[in-house]
Amino acid sequence: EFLKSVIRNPVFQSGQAETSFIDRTPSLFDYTMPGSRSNQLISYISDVNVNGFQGKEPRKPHVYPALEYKALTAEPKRNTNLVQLLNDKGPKAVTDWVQAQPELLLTDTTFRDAHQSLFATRLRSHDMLKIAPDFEKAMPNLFSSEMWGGATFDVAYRFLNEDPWERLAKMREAMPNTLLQMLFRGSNAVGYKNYPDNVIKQFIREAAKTGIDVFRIFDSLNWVPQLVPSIEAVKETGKIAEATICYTGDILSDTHPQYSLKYYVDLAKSLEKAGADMIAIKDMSALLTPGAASVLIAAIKDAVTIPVHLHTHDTTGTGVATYIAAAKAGVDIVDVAQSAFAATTSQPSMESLYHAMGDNERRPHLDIESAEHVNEYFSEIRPYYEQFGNKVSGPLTQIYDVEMPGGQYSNLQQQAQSMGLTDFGVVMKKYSEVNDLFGDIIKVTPSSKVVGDMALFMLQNNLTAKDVMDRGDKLDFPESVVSFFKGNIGQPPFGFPKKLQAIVLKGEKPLTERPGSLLPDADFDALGEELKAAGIKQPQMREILSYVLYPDVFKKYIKLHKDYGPVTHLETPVFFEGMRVGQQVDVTVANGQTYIIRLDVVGEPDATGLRDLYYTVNGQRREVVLRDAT
Ligand code: 3PY
Ligand code: ZN
Repeated sequence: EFLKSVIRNPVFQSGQAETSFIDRTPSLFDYTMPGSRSNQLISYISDVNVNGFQGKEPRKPHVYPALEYKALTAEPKRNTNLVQLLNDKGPKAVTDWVQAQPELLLTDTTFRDAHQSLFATRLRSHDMLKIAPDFEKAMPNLFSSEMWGGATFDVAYRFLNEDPWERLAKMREAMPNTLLQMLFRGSNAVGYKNYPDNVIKQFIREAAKTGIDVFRIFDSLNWVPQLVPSIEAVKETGKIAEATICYTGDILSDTHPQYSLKYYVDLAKSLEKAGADMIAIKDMSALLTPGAASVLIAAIKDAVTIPVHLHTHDTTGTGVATYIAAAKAGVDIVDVAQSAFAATTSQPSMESLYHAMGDNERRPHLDIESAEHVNEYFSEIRPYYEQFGNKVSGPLTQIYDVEMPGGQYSNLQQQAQSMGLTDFGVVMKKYSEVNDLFGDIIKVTPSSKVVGDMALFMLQNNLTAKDVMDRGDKLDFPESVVSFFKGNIGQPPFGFPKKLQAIVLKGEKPLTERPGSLLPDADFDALGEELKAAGIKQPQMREILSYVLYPDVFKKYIKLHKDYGPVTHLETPVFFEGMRVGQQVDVTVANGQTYIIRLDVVGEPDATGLRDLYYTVNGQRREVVLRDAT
């Protein structure tokens, strides 16, 4: 086979091959090495073609127009390099700078929350990295780019065959002058349950080392003790600790009396006292109306001395109006997304906000033409991801009652569909019923997942709230629900509903202290040994942390990575949909080697369910045999 490979090589055929030809042509060995990168690539493409992407029905690959995006030629002026300021002078210098700016500052969430909230967090690093240099160049006066954390960590491994740490390292390299921000779920790190304190600390250390400058830390029940270890760990790294208030209810009405203005103001003061460098107000479900924003922001700005950063979603349709009200009330920074990835369940549009601010003295410093230019790129790639989209095409004002976070909307919808629950209106109604049953809690990851799990459980088993109260002792509640009532993700601000808690726990005693204070430290050495046994030669701390957070997902990723290799370098349509017969694609992998792959034939399944697929890779005929599992 090796000789055939040499003889078929165009350089060899042209008679130009010199003595070093074999050394300089590593692809000659591809034919004989079953685990070679080109074999990995065509094995992956074949699997997607025949069996579909990650459990989705196989589909005829769409043909997308070639990207027309042209590199940015303008270079708007940078006022201050905040990365340098942070590195040279520390967080206080940055927060003082923030407070001294008359204009409204912006965080762009396009690389994190926007796609998490629009198409189930599926944006691939490949598409981020192509635009990152222009993104930084076009918007040099952003406060930060939120590009990591939340669900991106889990989804990268689970669905995208990507290492999220590598994403962070590469984005850091591509955007060296922009503060990189992550969403950190406090004691739940980037997972759905509480982890030992040494895991939290080590994770923050690694994230800071790999590139994160701003840590937005929240607790899904607003329980301050859950935030303290994370705030302290961030402070040890010299990066910025932005402690978060999750907003729910409506401070201007009496429908949720416990979530009052005083509740939020007291919380802001406690967070400042706990050492926060900045306060974030996280309006994950888009419940903060313009009127409420005016009152809330003014009161919190009055109560604390540190900057206030507002995060909302546009689910209910009033995001830009809320930001304008917040800007008038003195908010320092707001979160926006590129228009093509903005609105509905995502953040309000950066460009719309800019235009809406008119010549107000707080209008953000933005070179609007450059921003709009970069936005073209996002509008060109968005169709690749439409298959994961939540199909929301306009404001959803019922969310004022349902209180479902934008980031959960698309996820829960996918989950409900996979269980055969196609009417999402019914799911939302149940979600709201569960919230009442649980005593009106704050709903954001992971407490929102508990409410979602319970809603799906009740729908599947045809249960009303009354059934749960009457017959709960005989019900096998979802694990997340039991864990919540045990106190494993902390204490809700106004306590658990005692009767329901007793029903769910069936006699077991709940925790009242911080779960992390009871969990034994993770033994990183022992976990490293487990990873060695799983085939990782010299496990790095990052890998150990990923394994602690997502043991099964991480191990599966390791296996798939071995089987499929450099699939992160495939263009997104090929990655999600495979190839059409006759289609040819170029794939350039990490060391600059390019494979030109053409799919020639897809055979029919034989009597044993095996199919042959024939390709031409760099001029050589190749075959993949795989099982048709559909
Ligand atoms: C997350 O935790 O992923 C969120 O985006 C919460 O809103
Ligand atoms: Zn959000």
